[in-house]
Amino acid sequence: LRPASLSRFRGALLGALMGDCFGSEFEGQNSMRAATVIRTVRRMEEEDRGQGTLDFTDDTAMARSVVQSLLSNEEFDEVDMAKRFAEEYVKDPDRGYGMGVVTVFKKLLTSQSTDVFEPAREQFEGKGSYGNGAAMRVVGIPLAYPDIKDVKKFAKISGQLTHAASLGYNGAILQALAVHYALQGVPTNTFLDQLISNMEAVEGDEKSLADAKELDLVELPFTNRLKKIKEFVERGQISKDDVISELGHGIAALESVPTAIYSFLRCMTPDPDIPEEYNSLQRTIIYCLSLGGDTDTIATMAGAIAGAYYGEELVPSSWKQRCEAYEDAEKWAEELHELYSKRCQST
Ligand code: R7I
Ligand code: MG
Ligand code: MG
Ligand code: MG
Repeated sequence: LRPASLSRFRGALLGALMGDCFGSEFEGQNSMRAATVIRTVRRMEEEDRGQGTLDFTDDTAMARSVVQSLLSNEEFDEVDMAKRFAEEYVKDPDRGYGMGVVTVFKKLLTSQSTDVFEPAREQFEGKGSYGNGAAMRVVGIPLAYPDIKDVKKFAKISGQLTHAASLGYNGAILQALAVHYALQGVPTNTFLDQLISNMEAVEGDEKSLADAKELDLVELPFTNRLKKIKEFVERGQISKDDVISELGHGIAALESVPTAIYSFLRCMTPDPDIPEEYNSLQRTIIYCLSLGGDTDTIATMAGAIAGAYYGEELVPSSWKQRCEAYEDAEKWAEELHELYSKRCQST
């Protein structure tokens, strides 16, 4: 295996951070014209607002716990990761966490059980959460593990600490795979084909099939949306309304992970609504904000993928420096790159 460049690692973590910090200003709104988004973004990027003035939300808070757990243990450790999620929540409970997941943290903190997956399994009357919380925070996994088998395995287990429904953790697997391939610089058409063939296998297992049926969804729901994305990319000129109605912009993983992937692919080429002074990474984030809905989460996921693909060169300092704790992202990207490179040598 050939290690991906450090620039891509920094791009991935900074892209994710910027997506969250810029995106949270728009969370829950309706879709809007890019020009309207840009007016607000211009204000947000102004120098005189000072460094780190845009706070990150739960998306980044949890992503930071994943990264810190991976770095301090050098291996995946579910007990340590669960502890970090819960302790981070206690330290700063007002980051905008999902309504359900807070119960998991509280149980993790008080439970006598040694099974750290138990609280997640008890969510939503035993069905587990299908929210996008497992996917929004997963970026550290593909930055720590070069082997795709590990990417899938640890995306799933890290997800299951809070999201026991297959639609929740399969969303995390898909997002992790997207970052994995972006890090390798895989070209557009191959990128989608790889995601489709991987997700066909992932969603073909018994539990995923049963969960999709129970929720009255099509068989292989993520795979299905990836095929829709392929059609959209080939067709071009897709309206925001069509993106929202076919792919979604909501809080469920199925309504947001495919949308993030589509936004990345769509924004590889210029958009007549977004001025050319914004590069492809910025365009990706601006486009996600213009979709409305769960903007911080969709932008953080698309930002991670696009940042991994384009690298740090497309991260403008005027955007980066507005974000809370951006220096941590830079430092941890270096440490993850070292860990990843070490693993490349040993395989
Ligand atoms: O998935 P999660 O961590 O939430 C992440 C979202 C992101 O947008 C963040 O930016 C933050 O705003 O929250 O948290 P959960 O509480 O597990 O899931 C989120 C929401 O999805 C829940 O509060 C429910 O509204 C919904 N949901 C479900 N509803 C019914 N039945 C998730 N699973 C179910 C379910 O099985
Ligand atoms: Mg601040
Ligand atoms: Mg959030
Ligand atoms: Mg969100």
